[in-house]
Amino acid sequence: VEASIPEPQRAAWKKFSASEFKTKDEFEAEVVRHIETTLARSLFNCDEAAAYAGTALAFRDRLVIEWNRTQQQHTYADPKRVYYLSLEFLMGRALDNAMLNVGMKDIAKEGMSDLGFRMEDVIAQERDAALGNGGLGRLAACFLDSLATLNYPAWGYALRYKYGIFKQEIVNGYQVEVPDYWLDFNPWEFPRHDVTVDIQFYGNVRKYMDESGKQVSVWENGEIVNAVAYDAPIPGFGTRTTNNLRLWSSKASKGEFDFTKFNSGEYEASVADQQSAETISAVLYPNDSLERGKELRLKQQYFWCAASLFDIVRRFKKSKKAWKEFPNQVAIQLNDTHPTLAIPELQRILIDLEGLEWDEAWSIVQKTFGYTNHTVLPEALEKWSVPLFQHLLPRHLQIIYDINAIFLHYVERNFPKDREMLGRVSVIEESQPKMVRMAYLAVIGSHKVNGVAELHSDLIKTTIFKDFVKIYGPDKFTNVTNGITPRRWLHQANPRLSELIASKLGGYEFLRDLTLLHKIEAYVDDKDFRKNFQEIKYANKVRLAKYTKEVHGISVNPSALFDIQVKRMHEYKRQQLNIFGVIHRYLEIKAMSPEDRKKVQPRVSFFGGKAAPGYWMAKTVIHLICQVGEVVNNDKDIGDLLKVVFLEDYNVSKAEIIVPASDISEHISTAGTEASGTSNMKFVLNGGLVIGTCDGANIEITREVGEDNIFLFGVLSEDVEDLRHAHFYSEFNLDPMLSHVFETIRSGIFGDAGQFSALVNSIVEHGDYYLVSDDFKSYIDTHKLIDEAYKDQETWLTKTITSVSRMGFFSSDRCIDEYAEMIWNVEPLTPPKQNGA
Ligand code: GL7
Repeated sequence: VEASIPEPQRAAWKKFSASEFKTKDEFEAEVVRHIETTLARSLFNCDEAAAYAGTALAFRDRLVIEWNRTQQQHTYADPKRVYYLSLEFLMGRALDNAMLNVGMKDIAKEGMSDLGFRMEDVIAQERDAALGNGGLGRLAACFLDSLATLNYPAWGYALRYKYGIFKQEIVNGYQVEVPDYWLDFNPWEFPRHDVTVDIQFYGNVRKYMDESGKQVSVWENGEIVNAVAYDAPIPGFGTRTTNNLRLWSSKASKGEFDFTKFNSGEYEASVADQQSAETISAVLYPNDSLERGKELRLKQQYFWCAASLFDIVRRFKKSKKAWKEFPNQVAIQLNDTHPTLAIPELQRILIDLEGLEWDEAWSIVQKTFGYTNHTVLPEALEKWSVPLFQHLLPRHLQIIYDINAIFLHYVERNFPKDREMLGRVSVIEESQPKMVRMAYLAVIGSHKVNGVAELHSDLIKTTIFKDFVKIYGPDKFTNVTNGITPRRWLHQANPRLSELIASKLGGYEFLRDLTLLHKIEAYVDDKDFRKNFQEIKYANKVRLAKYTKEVHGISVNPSALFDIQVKRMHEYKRQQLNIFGVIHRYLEIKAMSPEDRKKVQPRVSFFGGKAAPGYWMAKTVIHLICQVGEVVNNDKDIGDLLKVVFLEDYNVSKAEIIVPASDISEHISTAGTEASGTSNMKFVLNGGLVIGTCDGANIEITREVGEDNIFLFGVLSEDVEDLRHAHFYSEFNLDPMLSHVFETIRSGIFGDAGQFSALVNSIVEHGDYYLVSDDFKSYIDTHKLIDEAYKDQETWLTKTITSVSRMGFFSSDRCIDEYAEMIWNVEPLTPPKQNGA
């Protein structure tokens, strides 16, 4: 490429080519320049928001230089690339991460201080990029960090929602949703108006024979919407590799608005098309693990898949390689079933637009895709109605029917005795109306299917995909246990702990190879180390206590045991079990003599998490938590022995304050329901212990840290079905302690009991699907053990230090290396040394 540009021009470009700041003075010069010229502010009207903007722009420049370089290197070397398709990326804030990943935070901190600002205040000005609901979206964000850190040539593809996950306000103890318009100042994105793709919806399919007698399908007469690319740089830690996250924004294809209508006075109609197009990428659906079959959601999925595939195919075609090389150049990972439409879309591109034969195309498709399953909850398995498909994507429905016909034919030949199997595994469910089962399509169109923790990966093979294991053999199914990025979840969230570890390990290499943490186990008896470790935990608790006071007006004692459950509100995650346990504790303390009360281990129970706006039961649990807090926190008998806090609007940046402050965190889902969980890993990595069920990654955490260092309780997943059955068909025994809790709720001390009756009845009358009653006693007993264990602070400290040292396995770097080797078959591409070509 370079050779085509004449030498004098090249020399001029090179001479003036942007370069990154290296010193504190150069950093300050960049910040001041941005504040004065880019933002048109001055010394006299520079507030914290402007200081943030100036700092972000200075760092953005740095990232862009490396980003351009990385993309040039990738274009030149043209290696196999990974494309991670995820409808959610829960990125959180970018500035702190950028500073730490490029290793310039200390310099920037001093620079900001010269200019009169505290770095923490500057960082706090940034709004979270909250384009996700929960664990699934945060996992995608951790993966991007690892992919860049490990130098994999990788892109993320998603939608540029105008509104991310709603902001949660608690008003009189109820959740209220407020829109999250996060784009009014976002320095991290670059619009690429030159990268605009036409996306078609609706229309019809015309079939004809061409001269050679081949049948050709043309999808035509549809509506066209434009997809405009917005790019965000993703810096790796301690490497120059800076990857790309491409977000698609929808826009009317006819330009701004219809001038004929406008000129004839139909002002509203003239902008209607524009608005309808822009609606596609307007809002993130706020449901965590629930599918609702809305047309707009299917439109979002197709819009995003089609734009991303167009982009990927265009990049491949530039290399002029033969089509059979496509799977050697491209690995596409489907993050859950949301991007499953990419499968028929690639098949359509290959057969309808590129003229390949069906079989050749299909073999390319299957080799290209991998599918990650993130849940076995039946309500979360996506299905779309056939009539809706027929209307919106007529050609894709035909292709899906063809895929299914060929697949069923194969099944029929191989399992002639099992006639029922055809109905069970068909992509089309024979219901009224018929439905397209997206998970089956994803399995059929991919070469590997993985679950996200060992138990979960075993479960999908024996439940939802059982027949497919018979059909394809067990090797198609595999496990990649989730992980978290230690950059954000240790170094950024808990800088003092990171520094302490670095002081013992001789540097920060452990952030690139987390298994090195095992070396701190040697310091478990080192007096100084222990003292520092404990002090850091205390300081983190003080920070959360301060936050709680400032934001919620509740005083909590940082010496109390901090018990934290923060995650999306969901019946299967069982925040109700936790709050019933808190009520039980409250009743116990109330019944004690003043003497006995002196022996009680003081506690603060923190809760946090959003409920999907339409999820009434989850909202009821939030309300109960708030009401219990009102009563307990104002009860003079109780004082510091028990406090209950609902932390409003839990999100990534708040997690960075909350996670390092736990003594105990709760991961108490009904066994077999939480595919992995990832906050469990974050809490332990930050020196907290877990109370948990034998579910998801809790099991592997136990294996790594040792049974003595985790508090497990509750029934096992293999017993869940029988217990559920027994609730209906034999007498239902409500645990007596739980029964007492329910009586207390019914008494009205937490407000009108009527509002909680459905919650209580779901257990006492409607079969207790989540086994709250079955697990209640062992839950309470385990909390007793925790109280006792916590009183012995030295042993507790040993447990926490030991656990941290054994968390190396849970880095998302390990996870990404496993995907790369087992599923993607891609290699890292090391960036050239600084100043290299
Ligand atoms: C989830 C699982 O519920 C969660 O256990 C897992 O850790 C996460 C990432 O693999 O994926 N599946 C899902 O649908 N959501 C999740 O968070 C929303």
